[in-house]
Amino acid sequence: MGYRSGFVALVGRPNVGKSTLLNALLGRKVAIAAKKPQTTRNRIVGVLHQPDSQVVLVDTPGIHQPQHQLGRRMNKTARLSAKDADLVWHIVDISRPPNQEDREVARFCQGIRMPVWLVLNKADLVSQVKGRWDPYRALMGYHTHFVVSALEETGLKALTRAVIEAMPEGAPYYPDDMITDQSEDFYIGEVVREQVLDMTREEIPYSIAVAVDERVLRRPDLTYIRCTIYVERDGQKAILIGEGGHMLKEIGKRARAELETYYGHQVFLDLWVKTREGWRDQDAWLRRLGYADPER
Ligand SMILES: Nc1nc2c(ncn2[C@@H]2O[C@H](COP(=O)(O)OP(=O)(O)OP(=O)(O)O)[C@@H](O)[C@H]2O)c(=O)[nH]1
Ligand SMILES: [Mg+2]
Repeated sequence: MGYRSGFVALVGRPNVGKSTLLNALLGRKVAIAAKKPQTTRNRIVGVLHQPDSQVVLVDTPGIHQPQHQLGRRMNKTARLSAKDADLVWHIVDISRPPNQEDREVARFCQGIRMPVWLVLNKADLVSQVKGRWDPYRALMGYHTHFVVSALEETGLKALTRAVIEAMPEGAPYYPDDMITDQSEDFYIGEVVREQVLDMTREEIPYSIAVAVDERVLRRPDLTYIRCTIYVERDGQKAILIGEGGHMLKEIGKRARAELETYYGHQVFLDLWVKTREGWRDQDAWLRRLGYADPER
């Protein structure tokens, strides 16, 4: 048998564990994950290399009811990624019954021409999985289903084996040392954003974006990085900075620790906060912050 390669799109409503599953399958953190919904905003590629196959896993934003242009673009990114793939995984949370958003995603999946697998995640949260998949299986004509826990890494071997077999024959899409297609700056911005998501509440997680303004290797063992965190209102800026700059310092400390692991050396992380009112609805700002209209 020849070499197999193909694209698998991970789609689903927000917060079901798509990014956590991507990282678990790759055995490496490529995408950020958070307790809050709408964490992933872009299409993120993670390549699973085997001696005679290559599976290109594509993490996508959670499909939701959008309130802003940003949300509409996120949904579009997810849908286009699914339409470009050889296989689609509809990821759901088995610990909860299907909701309106799950039904919307299932309806979308029904309308595309590639096979769709149901991946029931968060199995660690339930004592009995059998039967719990029935309301999900009833949503549409899934090709097959798998029960996994991305967090506890169960069921992943069976899923990996099956996905390799399902890939069409063909040459590899990426060089064999390439795990992800995202740029260094994009990843840095995501690491900072993950800490902001973790430490803030209400509107703030949804209202921020991070841009890397400068990144230089100051010494062979020290990278200097300057980032701006954009918020939508001055009130949010005040909260993000915190009393005596405490909150921003803590965000910086945590993000720096993670970036030091990533680089394997010292990092100086310089964080700034700026207000850009309504950036989530402004095309120029969306493009500048890495959320261009996916059609172009
Ligand atoms: N208990 C449990 N929690 C999980 C599992 N997988 C993911 N989670 C948690 O669920 C939350 C959401 O995970 P993400 O991976 O960010 O979810 P997502 O589907 O990528 O979300 P969006 O990017 O917002 O669409 C995080 O707190 C994860 O730790 C799992 O298998 N079991
Ligand atoms: Mg995600």
